[in-house]
Amino acid sequence: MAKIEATQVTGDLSAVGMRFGIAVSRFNSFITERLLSAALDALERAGATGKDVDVVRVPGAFELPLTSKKLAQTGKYDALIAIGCVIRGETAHYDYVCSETSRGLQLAQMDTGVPVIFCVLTVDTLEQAIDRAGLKSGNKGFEAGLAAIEMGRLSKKLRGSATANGASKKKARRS
Ligand code: INI
Repeated sequence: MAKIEATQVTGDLSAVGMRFGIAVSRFNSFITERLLSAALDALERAGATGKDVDVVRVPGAFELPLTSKKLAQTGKYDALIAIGCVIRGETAHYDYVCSETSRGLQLAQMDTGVPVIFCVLTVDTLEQAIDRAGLKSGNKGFEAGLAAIEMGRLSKKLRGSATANGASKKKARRS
């Protein structure tokens, strides 16, 4: 068993002073509006106010990646949340929407460095969606709100430590 005490780096759960962008799909709005409401509840309980949060609505989950990337590129937000609900139908459409939405959202955060929280339900039935939007399985929107705060805080911290340990040391050596 190792005995070293490693430094733990975590993002705390205070949303005070942070800015959030939320992209919400109108498709299956019966579900997505419930996810949105729970995400806002999590942000509010952690200290965010109305002026700290922008909500942008898009037609469907497929439109979430581009919208998230554009929001990230504004440089205004500490973290973003993408909210959607894709319910399996009889054709392969579901698979295309799910895979491109998840791939696109991952690309958006990797390309911009702004955390994009994946709050897109990908389910077989409406009942499964309802369970995850406030019934049996809690509300994934609330979890997404907490994840946005944690990742926003963590990103700030990691940016700060890169400057403290890397860039500023190099500068000091040069002078
Ligand atoms: N969009 C969703 O968000 N959920 C779905 O279940 C869905 N289905 O099943 O088709 C869906 N399709 C629309 C898609 O996201 C785009 O908005 C559309 O294809 C226009 O680009």
